Amino acid sequence: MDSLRLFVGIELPPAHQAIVAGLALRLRPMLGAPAAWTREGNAHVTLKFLGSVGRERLEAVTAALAAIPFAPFALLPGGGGFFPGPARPRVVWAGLGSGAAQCAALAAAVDAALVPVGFAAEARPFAAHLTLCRIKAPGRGGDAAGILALLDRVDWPAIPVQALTLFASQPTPGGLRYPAVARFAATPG
Ligand code: 2AM
Repeated sequence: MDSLRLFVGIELPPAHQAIVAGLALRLRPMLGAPAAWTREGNAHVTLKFLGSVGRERLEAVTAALAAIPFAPFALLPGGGGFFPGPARPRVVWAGLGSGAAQCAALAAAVDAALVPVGFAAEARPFAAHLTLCRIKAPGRGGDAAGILALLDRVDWPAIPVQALTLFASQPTPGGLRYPAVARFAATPG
């Protein structure tokens, strides 16, 4: 393939992947609408979506990401919500609590680092989240309050953020997969 669909984000440990998979089972009956659920292994925090990138640009992208200085930090998921809102949700997501500010700063640094490589700066403010599902037919009703209450009760462990990851989004016969193309380690601060 001459191009890859790429995004930059934060990988989630296996314990978080298992929680996401378990949440899908509990949320599915509460949602009352068909949805594509994030599969175990696919959950991540997106910092910047790059879209389709020609392989000839990969070296410049990785060089720009490698030059971003950041200290490791702990990121704690918590709560959640709906995009664009509870009335007609298209996405159900888990939120981020402590470490969200460092996460937003990192997203801004990634955004700025990729401008010289030809990626437009984000116009919208960064909204850190873990996508749990994308609803295929929004507006069919569902227990929005119950979903929020359940998301508030999840006992997440902290995510030790020690690297930035450049992910590819790849269709496979079993569904989308997000393999890591490159990792960029934090510098102990
Ligand atoms: P998400 O974090 O809200 O799910 C791989 O598809 C990742 O890139 C997903 O995490 C998704 O966002 C994000 N993504 C996909 N398409 C996008 C788009 N057109 N604009 C912004 N982000 C996108």
